[in-house]
Amino acid sequence: PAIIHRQDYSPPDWFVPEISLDFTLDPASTQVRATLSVTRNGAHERPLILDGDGLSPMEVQVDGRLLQGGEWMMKGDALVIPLPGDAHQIETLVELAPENNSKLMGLYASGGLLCTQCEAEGFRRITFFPDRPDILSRYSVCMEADQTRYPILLSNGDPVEQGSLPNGRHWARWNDPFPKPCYLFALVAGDLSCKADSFVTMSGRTVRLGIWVKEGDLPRTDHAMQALKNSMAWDERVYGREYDLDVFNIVAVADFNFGAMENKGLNIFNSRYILADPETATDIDYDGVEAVVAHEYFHNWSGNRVTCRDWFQLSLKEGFTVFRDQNFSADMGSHAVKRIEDVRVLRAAQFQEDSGPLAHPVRPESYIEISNFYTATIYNKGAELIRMIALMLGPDRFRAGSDLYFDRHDGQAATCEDFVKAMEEGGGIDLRQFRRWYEQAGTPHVRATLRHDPAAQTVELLLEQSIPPTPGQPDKQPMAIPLRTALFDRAVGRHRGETLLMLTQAQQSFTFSGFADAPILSINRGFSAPVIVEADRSQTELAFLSAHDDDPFARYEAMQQLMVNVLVGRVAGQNIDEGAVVAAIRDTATDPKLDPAFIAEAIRLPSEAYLGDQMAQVDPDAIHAARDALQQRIGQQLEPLWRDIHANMKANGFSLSPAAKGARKLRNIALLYLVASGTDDGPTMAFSQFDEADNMTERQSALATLANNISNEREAALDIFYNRYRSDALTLDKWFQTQAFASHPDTVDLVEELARHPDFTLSNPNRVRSLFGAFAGNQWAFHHKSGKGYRMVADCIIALDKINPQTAARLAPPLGRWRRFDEGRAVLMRAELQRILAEPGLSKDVAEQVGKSLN
Ligand code: BAL
Ligand code: ZN
Repeated sequence: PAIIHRQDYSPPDWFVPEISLDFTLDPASTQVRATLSVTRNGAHERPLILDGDGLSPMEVQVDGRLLQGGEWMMKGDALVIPLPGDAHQIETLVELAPENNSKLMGLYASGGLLCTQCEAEGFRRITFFPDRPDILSRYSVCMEADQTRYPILLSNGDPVEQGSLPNGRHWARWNDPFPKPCYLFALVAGDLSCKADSFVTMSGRTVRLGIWVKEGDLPRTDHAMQALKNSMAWDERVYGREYDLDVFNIVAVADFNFGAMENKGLNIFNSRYILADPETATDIDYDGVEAVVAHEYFHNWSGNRVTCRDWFQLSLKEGFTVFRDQNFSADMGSHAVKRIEDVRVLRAAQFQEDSGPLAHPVRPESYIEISNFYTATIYNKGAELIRMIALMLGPDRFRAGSDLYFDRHDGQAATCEDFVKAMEEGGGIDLRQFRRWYEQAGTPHVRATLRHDPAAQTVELLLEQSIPPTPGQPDKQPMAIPLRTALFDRAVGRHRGETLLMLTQAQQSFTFSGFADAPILSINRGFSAPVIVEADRSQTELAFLSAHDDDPFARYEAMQQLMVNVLVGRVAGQNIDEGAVVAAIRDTATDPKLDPAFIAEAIRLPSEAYLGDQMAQVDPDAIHAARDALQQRIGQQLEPLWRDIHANMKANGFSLSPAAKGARKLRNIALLYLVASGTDDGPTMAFSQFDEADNMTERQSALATLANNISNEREAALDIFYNRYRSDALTLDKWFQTQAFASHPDTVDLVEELARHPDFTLSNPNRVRSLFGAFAGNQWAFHHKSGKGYRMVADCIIALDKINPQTAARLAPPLGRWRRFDEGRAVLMRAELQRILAEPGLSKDVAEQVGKSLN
């Protein structure tokens, strides 16, 4: 397949300032008539080329004249029309069958609805169009459909007209006054009910808000609506950005490849990120709803008003928007806990990506299938880049930079370079070296060594950076790395002020004076840079920081490093004493000044996958055994504490306050340690929590804890859960996911059985992710040395590729990590990749991921 290179960008030959779309909607046969006004860009004689994907033109007209065969041609899937003048009107007619569209790109049917997904290149599956984000057009959309099946007809912008037709049909027209790229086009038709509300913007305009769902789901939309209103207010307050249309609609659909989509004025959501009530949603789900509603809303400015020139600039909108939604969520809850959660996600998803065969820069140089680039690097590392710029500038200068960016590029398709320039000019900073963060893939390693000179009473901090080679980038240049740093006085338990050190060279040293005794280093506080710090700190020093560091992230990090040292040491065969870990957990868990949500984060053992990342070669069995044993010892040694916490954190009634969420989080960890201790009443305590819970956070957590061990309670709870929630797809996903993620010796076989369960289907991406996505993230089970886990995931990829290539391709990266494992596993993983690649008719989505993984 063709490789597309960033350097090959050239401006469009033709613009399309206006488009009018007429849909005659029907799941089996939909007709789409498109009228494009096109204008030649500059002096050239090239024809108009309209992208298509699986379309054949039933009619082509130019300026009202029907063209004959020979006056247009097909080049591959594209429609080519030679045009004599500089401005013409083009009309095409095509027919689609949305009910047969299992790729969920373009116009498709989901649960009785008709809906669209166009980003990145789905619009070309709806009509012939120059499908690239730097073509901005004004849209007028008319939809006609059966009134009974599709009483609600929605599109972008504002509704302008509607009416009835004979034969039980009706129509509606929507106009969007803001020119937009076609990836932001959306249409929904269906029998939907509206949760309605309104928002008065900072200039006093009233915006009508609607969240459209199946009637029975209306009671589950309150949280999403509140999140939307909070987001609108937050963007005004923090970025000065006001909403611009008179209506803002959100629709929830069951079958969706992404989490949600920011179509102008008509966001379409995976129902997972809209629907929430205490019976079916965990606190993590509630937070997910809030974050994704905010994320899509924030795209109205960072993405829609200012869009991307080409798909290599994807992080321009995604990195910035993730940064914005992360800060919003922090403002709505706890900054400390949000930062810990975000870094955990970054390390789990992005650091793994950055160290494997699919590593790519935040602004990639090439791609085969752009759908494969909606990655943790583009999103989460991209957000870290913006966070570093914000840190270096400070809030006021960062705001000046973002104001300049929005004002300068409003209505344009911009580049990452445009953003960096606006930050430089608006914020007053030189980002020449910083640009390497956009260009170089790979996670930098920073080695920090502290040398104390008692005679001079000075400390020298030597920092050395290195960036491992990544595909196509064997040699790297030093990055500009901002490191928030403090030196702690052991005697008084405090530091003398934090400094922002800028590491810009391969090696650099910083000297601090006035230290009679050697201080303790606290570095990369707040995770100020997305790097891996290697600092030689003893268990005693880490324990000190875990008790005294005033930066919550650094305190959490010290706890984690204490645990990592014990576990990685044990996997390597050293018998490292766990005393410091147990003491630090006890002291943290009983510190009355700490927030329970923070405590819960700090005392949790690092995941098996994270432990694997710390080792040259991952040994899944040894990691699992060491972690399990330590969990058991912590459970046993602090058993009274876990019982106290479990009893004291029990709430009297459900609330979504940060305090109540924190209490649930801590209570669930206490239950985990209690059950891990092996105490006789562990399973019955877990079962009682499962049975009595008035919320899904405690119910699912108890189920997950039970799912790790063999017990009668495990089977009983799984049966009850299934029977109670079998008719609610989102909650049934949790049943699949909990079993696929369980640390249970038989997980591989259970997953094989679950793949044959009548409720399992490849046609719903959420269901696939809940079984195979969760399983592939379960290091111990997926890497079962029989290779059965690899075979099952490969079978799933092969079968799913014929239905939904985009979702299939997302399952490939775990198999691509074979270099990190022993030869036995590596051979099995490679064999599965080769088996996938040998499949006839493989999509370019899967072919790209698998091909790169084998290189
Ligand atoms: N633009 C695709 C979905 C999202 O990132 O919001
Ligand atoms: Zn986004």
